Amino acid sequence: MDTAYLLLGSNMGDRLANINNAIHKIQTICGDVIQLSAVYETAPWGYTEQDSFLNQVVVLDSNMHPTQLMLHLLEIEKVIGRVRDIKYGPRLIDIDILLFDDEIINNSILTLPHPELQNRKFTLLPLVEVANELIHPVIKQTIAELLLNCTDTCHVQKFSEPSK
Ligand code: PH2
Ligand code: MG
Ligand code: MG
Repeated sequence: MDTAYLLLGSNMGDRLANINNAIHKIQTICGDVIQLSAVYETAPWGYTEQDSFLNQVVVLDSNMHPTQLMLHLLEIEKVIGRVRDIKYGPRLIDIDILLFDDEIINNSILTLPHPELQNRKFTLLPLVEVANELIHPVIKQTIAELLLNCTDTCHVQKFSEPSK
């Protein structure tokens, strides 16, 4: 069994329902959801002319290979109704794999660790709640250290407490 750290994001429709729907599908299809961070409301990063996001980190125990897991997550995004158009643009649901044990992967489907995780407060704040001592396998710093060193100024605030 391996441990994956996922980041869920939504900024369209009923954002919390979209995230909870995705978590339910992840639990049914991909493995065992063992921990959830709080939900954060976060200013849009990258393409700023869009509504604020809700973001949450999910800790998943899974028997799948990371690429196979990513393909299932993309399928869940599709079933929930995601349509891809603008890069960094509005989305019903986005499910990213941030880390998968200490795997380093670079193929056409997946890059691990997520190449932007150290640059985004909307990722590091929920991640530090569930993995503050975890060491980034490439940068060789803990998640807590990455957060201290992160210069992102986008606004991030707690929206609701963890439910698991
Ligand atoms: N995801 C993006 C682009 N910008 N901004 C926030 N706040 N949260 C996100 O999840 C997000 C984003 C691309 O996946
Ligand atoms: Mg993303
Ligand atoms: Mg994505």
